[in-house]
Amino acid sequence: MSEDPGTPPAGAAKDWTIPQRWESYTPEDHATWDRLFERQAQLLPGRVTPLFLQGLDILRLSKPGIPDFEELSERLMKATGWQVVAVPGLVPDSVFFDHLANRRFVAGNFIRRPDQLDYLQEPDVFHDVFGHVPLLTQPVFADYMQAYGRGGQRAAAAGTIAKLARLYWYTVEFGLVRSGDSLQLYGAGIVSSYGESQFALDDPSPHRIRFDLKRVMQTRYRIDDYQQSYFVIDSFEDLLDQTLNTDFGPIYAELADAADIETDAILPSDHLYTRGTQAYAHEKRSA
Ligand code: HBI
Ligand code: FE
Repeated sequence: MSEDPGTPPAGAAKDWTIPQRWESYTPEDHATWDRLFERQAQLLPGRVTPLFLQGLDILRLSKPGIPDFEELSERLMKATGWQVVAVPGLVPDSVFFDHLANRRFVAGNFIRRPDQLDYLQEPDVFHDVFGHVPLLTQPVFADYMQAYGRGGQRAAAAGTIAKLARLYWYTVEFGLVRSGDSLQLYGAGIVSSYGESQFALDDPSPHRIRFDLKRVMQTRYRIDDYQQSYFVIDSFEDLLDQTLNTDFGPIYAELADAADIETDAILPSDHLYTRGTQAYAHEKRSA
């Protein structure tokens, strides 16, 4: 799985970064950002971790229009020493890990078309910036992301990226965090999606399971629809503790021959917050 990073596309630097070219966004592009921002800003208070809302404030993301990465990086640098750099789209794993390990978050510089407000496959500037960057203003989460980048470099060498990628998926992209007796959103794939911001918290369909590192590393995930299971961390401190202070080497060795866990499975060892009905996934399948 450890791969040759390949050649960056024409116009990109060796590390796959490109100029954001903020001045080339059209009024329609900015209007798309504003519509997406307004929808999520209405929906998220009370659902998302307050640390995310704090991040929006620190970064002044409520200012209309697609953010200028230079301005954004200046504020983010002051908060946690991270920067945002533009890339054309998905970059190879090794390139991605190298940026994170150096506290650079890569963001797609393009924005979805107006007819794609609710769904697109490639991460665009709204997903990357609105979804991911606010929590990077929070020191513990900022350190977790850097640790993930460093872990990625080790996993690439060990041929275990697939296991590590599941950790990213079920935390950074689709994670939930416990707050007293209730659950809150923090995963970027959820908070940047109008539909999933509701589904992940309110729908009776998905399982909501207490986060466990090995369990997550064995669990498959869906890239084509809402998740069938979400994993709930106790706190960001706890997540950092379970990852930064853990040597993944022995875990990879232990899991090397373990069977994958299906997206909707429940194990006897799971601590369940919600046992989902899976009605949504079943309806979709028979449709
Ligand atoms: N590239 N631009 C971009 N954004 C990502 O989130 C990303 C990537 N390349 C690889 C990758 N994510 C993941 O597959 C790794 O976490 C394994
Ligand atoms: Fe993402």
